[in-house]
Amino acid sequence: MNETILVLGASGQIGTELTEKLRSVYGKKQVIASDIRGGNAAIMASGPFEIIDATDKETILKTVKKYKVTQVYLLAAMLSATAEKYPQKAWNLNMNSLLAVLDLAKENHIKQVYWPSSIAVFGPTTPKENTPQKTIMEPSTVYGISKLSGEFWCNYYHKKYGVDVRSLRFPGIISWKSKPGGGTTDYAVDIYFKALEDGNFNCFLSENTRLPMMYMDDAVNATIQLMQAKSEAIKVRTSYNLAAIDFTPKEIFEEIKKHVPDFTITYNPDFRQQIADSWPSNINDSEARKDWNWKHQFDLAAITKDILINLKK
Ligand code: AKB
Repeated sequence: MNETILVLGASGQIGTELTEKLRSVYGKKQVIASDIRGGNAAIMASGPFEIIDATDKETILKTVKKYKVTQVYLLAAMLSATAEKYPQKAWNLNMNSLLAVLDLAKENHIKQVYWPSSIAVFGPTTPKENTPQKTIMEPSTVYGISKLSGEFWCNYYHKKYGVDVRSLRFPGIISWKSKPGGGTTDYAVDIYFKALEDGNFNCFLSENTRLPMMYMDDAVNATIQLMQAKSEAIKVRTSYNLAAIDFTPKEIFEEIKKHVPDFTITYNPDFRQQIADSWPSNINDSEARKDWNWKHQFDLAAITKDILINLKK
């Protein structure tokens, strides 16, 4: 495994933990973390760190040459809720960063690219249950539009220029080491912190809003597994459906209550309710399971136990 990896967006929720794991797999010096801002102190100290605007192709190229980078993981993005407030900014960040990296691969500066898509590519007309890989896709959010366009750019660069780009449609990602920002599924992270800090959680989604979710450990493992799979095994070059569990705010609340008996919740849905209502409840990821043996490990009970133990420490 002789790879040198550049992570763009390493200070974000997924970037932080993915960088940590990549460094443990490939070696600390082999993984260059970067973001437009500083981030997690341990990530900045445990290996190379560069300040990079992910839309700035020239700076990315300079860094690729400086470290002889072979793979880029592009995690920088504006998520669904923030993107609704800043549509043009979201489009520019989400699209220009992807096109910059795809161009670097097309020009043979790098060999492989990872870019996450999202369940946000689906929309209100998509079948809500067991959503298939190929189905109606009419996203109603700016974020979803950018992710769906990005998927087709990935497919185009693969078919037309032979670029080895790989992608997963992430559900909501639950973590405790790093927090998300600006997403609709973020409530499922905040709820754990509030359970321990305040004993009460004010939820911005209604109690029965069911969404697909996944623990960070599973998301990071899926990403590395996909990137390490043989190229011939990767049959989907837009982006793979990826699933683990699904639950409602009420169900996660009940699970936490088993460990924090006095925990209370109130429901005050805001503009994010409409975004959540446009997304599937659960996803059929049989192609990922068949093509490169994807298997998730954590269910809601295991996630809750693990997070509460770690946060209490
Ligand atoms: C969001 O809520 O915007 C993200 C996502 C599902 O892609 N977590």
